[in-house]
Amino acid sequence: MHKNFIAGAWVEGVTTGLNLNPSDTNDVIGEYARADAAQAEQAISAAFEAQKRWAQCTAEHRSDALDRIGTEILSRRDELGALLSREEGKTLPEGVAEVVRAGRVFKFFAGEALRLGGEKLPSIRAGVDVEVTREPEGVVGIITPWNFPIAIPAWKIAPALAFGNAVVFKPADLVPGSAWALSEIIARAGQLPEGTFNLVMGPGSKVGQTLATSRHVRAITFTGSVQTGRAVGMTCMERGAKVQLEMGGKNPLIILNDADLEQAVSVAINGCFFSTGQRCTGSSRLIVEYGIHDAFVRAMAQRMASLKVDHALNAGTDIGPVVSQDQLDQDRHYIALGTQEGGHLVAGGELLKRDTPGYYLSPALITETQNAMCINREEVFGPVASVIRVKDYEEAVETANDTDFGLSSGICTTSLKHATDFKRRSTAGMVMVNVPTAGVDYHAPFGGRKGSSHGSREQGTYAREFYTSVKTAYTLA
Ligand code: UN1
Repeated sequence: MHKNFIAGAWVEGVTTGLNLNPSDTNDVIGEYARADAAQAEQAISAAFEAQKRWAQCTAEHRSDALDRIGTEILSRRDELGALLSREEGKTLPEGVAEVVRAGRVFKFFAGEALRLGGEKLPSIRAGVDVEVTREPEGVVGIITPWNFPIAIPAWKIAPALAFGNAVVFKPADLVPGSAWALSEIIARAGQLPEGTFNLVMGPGSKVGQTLATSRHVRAITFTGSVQTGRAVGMTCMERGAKVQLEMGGKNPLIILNDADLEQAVSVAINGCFFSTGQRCTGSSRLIVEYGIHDAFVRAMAQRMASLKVDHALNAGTDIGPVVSQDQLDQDRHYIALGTQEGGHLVAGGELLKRDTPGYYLSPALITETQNAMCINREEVFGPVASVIRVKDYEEAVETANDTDFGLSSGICTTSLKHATDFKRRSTAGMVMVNVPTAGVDYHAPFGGRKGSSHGSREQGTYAREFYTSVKTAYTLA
């Protein structure tokens, strides 16, 4: 039984849940505690008290704690990567890479803890000093999704702790294994004051709701669906809590006539289908210029046929299973809808049988679609991409920007002029030239515009904006 970590102790939940392997639904990974609202409250109260002590520790002390956590994560990359792939379904190399990213995030924020500077401004009044400093927010509530079971928790927990906040962490129901393993490392290797870090696994309707409504939780950071994110955001707004939301994407990848075809296909295959297409940064709208359209579609279908969809832990698997039955149903719903709307399913989209019972779906490509169709408006969150043919670069840019989302965008081109122009005109928070729309660096700001994101950026030096509060002090000496 994997327990919750509340107020410095491992405690049982009010119920438990089973963690199943999407590559083999007969494989039970473990049993995990599930808390109710009262237990979430206990964690929040403990965090509220502990935060005062944690904030008084020196920056070096906090830095060392994060450094130890990062070291242990990195040294256990293979074991933790296998656990991650087993519970989420991304391939083993993808799982190990994600664990490495989580470890490096802790190392990065170990440095950031020491770099939290301030400013001194000249005053308009004689003899007065104006100082600008940053202080912790207090208790931060962290709600994470199932598609990055260790990297997203890491990039929220590490900056929260680095800058002196206490944490109550609620991971996604589908992937408690990596969250629990990460929490066990933080709890032990971090040597944090009791209550500084709390793991509260349990339903969003109880644990998430308590985090969003508790007056002691000063800031909530959320990554997940648009619907839940907006609800969390509204609840936080009502009581004046700080909130950061990372939600969906409908990310365009433009392929121009002058693109290197081989490279464009690799970029599209990676962006659309790796991690089983379950990334909010994934490419789902391939906007292809007329002259290269047919050759591109042909090359994509060919490359897709060579991709091996199988058990996430098998050597040689390119694409693991979809995470759950619900997600598989959603993917298939959108494939059917895309064809009903007039698209042509030219590759994939089939349920596959493998040696073990799992949610196997071959990557799907739907051509001849229009940007106004549902398949190009709503996030699918699976290995499903559609192709929109455009007449020229201008139409490509307009189509790319014509979306309610704005997380990531990409262009494949050998033209400096078009690459430069697209970087300027894209209405997404992240723009990629000849690299996939998904797969970002851990030390660079991450986030989107429009319906994709709300609040300040995550990661890199920009993370301090969310995890600290600015104080302006005036002194007449
Ligand atoms: C990446 O593309 O490297 O949930 C990260 C997601 C994003 C993270 C993507 N928040 O897919």
